[in-house]
Amino acid sequence: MHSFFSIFSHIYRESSIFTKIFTALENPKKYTVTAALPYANGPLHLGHLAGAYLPADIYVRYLRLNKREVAFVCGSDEHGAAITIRAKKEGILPQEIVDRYHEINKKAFQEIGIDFSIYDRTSSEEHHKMAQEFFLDLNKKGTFTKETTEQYFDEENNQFLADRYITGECPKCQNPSAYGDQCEKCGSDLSPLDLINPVSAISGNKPVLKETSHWFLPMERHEEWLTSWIQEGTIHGKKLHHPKEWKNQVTGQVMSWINSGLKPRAMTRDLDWGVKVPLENAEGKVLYVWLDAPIGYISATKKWAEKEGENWEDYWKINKETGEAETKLVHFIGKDNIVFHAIIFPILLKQHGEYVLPDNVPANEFLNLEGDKLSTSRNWAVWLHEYLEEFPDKADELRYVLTSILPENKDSEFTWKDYQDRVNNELVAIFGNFVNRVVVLTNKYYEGSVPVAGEVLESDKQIIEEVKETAKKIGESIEAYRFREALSGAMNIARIGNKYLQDSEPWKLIKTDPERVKTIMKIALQISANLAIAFEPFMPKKSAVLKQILALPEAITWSDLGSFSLLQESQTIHKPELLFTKIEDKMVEEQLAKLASSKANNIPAEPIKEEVSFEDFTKLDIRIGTILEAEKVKKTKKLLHLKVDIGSEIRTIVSGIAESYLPEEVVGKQVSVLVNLAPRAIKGIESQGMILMAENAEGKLSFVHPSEDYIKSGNSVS
Ligand code: B3M
Ligand code: ZN
Repeated sequence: MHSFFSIFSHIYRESSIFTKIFTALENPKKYTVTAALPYANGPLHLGHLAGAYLPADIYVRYLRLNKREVAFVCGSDEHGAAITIRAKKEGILPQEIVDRYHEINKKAFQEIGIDFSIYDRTSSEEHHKMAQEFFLDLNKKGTFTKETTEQYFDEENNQFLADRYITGECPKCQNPSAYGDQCEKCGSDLSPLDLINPVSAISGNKPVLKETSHWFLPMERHEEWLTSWIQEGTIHGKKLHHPKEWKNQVTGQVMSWINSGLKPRAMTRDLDWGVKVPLENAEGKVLYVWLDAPIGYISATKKWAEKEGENWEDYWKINKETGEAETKLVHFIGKDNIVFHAIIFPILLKQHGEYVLPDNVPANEFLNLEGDKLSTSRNWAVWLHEYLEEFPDKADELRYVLTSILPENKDSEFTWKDYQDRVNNELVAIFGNFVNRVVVLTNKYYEGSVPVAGEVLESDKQIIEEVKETAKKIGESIEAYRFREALSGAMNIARIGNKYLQDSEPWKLIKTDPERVKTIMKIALQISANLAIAFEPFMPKKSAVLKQILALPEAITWSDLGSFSLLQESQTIHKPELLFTKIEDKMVEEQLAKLASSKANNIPAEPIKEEVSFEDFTKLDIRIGTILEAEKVKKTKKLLHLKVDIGSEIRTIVSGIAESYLPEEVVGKQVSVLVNLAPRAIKGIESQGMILMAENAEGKLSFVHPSEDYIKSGNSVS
């Protein structure tokens, strides 16, 4: 029986369909879905996939299954300092770097099944042209101010240093290797002038300050409308989106920026790699990468539309006659890109005047790997192209596991053990097992022909109802950007099916009541067909295999989900084929070993310290000593109290090596000692020198020994 409330909400929903005004807000004609353009300076890893591309692809596949018109655009971000710095390091041209990674990443996206309408690139001529036109248009409208400021300059390389070209100590968290635009440790947004002890990332030199002029975006002028747009979803009273549909962390981050006061931000840079500033007296200046990259979404759409015979403006611009947005613009990104997509790009779009604003920016948090932050520089990652090379037939397994753990509202973690558990206990044991039983039994009992059902019992009806209810919610979850919830709904259909077979045991009943078995098998077949639809956005390849096994028509769509007449009586299905295979312990062990070796080989690249003169260096008196006695300093973890023979005398030294060496291990060892360091009291003991140590990535220490035994205590090191 229906409760009063459910009847009421049913009527309410039905009638609201008729009272709706057809604006993009409720019923868009088109969808423009973007996924952050990855920098073409390195390969993609699982963090990228879980941050933006996988959720975007699931959303788009769902829309396409619903026959909606979608432009799903992405491409390589080929400008910015990360690329030129990498090129300089490898001694090749930036173009060679972007050519290499554009191809690697494009291929990896294809193989993992991210089905972009177009995967473009920002080094293309068309993109440069569109970005320049956009800039000129805004400049004409007075969007920018031109200002002369002092910026760091590398005299050796004759180059200004912005953003990533400069490193130094973060003033907020003291991270010694913060960048000129951001500290990756504490997440603070920085400007180069904030850094303590700035160093040029190109030469390692201390930079000097020099005057230069740039075009700035005075973001503070836009605080008022941004606030109402973010908080109410309205601009000048016009409703543009439902702020409740936005994730709290996105709205929260944007509001915290606005509340701490927006500031002017330079939109151009002194560089020779990027989109040239198309104005006079702008020699050697390019557009800021964060101005040109989002315009890449538009130039990619244009290129795609021209090929498809569509009008790109339908996917970006407000309808001139009605003044309404007819497309729903959604930006899928990781949380480090929120300000660019929810503040800066919307300012630019609104200033232009003809463009729609994003309906949503469903940013994800970060994915961690085996207890540590993913990091390209430390090689702490599972690289997508490597995974696909090693496991070419396991793309969908990875999609499944990552979707189950998407960092939708908080950071989450990928581990190989969890990957194995989810594949074995869910895909193999539930989904695969259910489908396989259904197909095997249908072939065995009926030679693959869908049986004619007899009486449908109350218990069958309940199962059918459960599947229908579960199926309905999957789409609702996807539209609300809750992909984990949607996936678990799809898996629940498999669970319902599995339990149905488990409870009704057709393999036993076949001897006593073959007519009843026909009904059970027919229902189980329909559930299998539903699984092929429900899993299509998440595991497109597996879904295609299942459709093929069940001989389902190609034309099947999302609106067929929940139907129990997907397979017709007497139609035949094909022979069984295993959808999933078990992940063996060996695979997990090998992957963990691979990660362990990358950890051991990768010492975080510490910036090189400030240059010293030879005279300064010779002030250090370093000599070989031999440790004579050692004991732990009481009530400390790290300290050993040592007596060291330095040839001319015996010194007392307190050394922080107790976590790497036991006292008895060090006696008799030759070590390098800085003997003219001013004495210092440590835990009440006067330490008269310092033992030099090497340190690995995990903080484990090692003595620095002479390698030949003719070196004796007191010999000097220089
Ligand atoms: N390439 C930043 C990133 O990969 C940048 C995104 C551009 S989206 C327009 O994190
Ligand atoms: Zn910091």
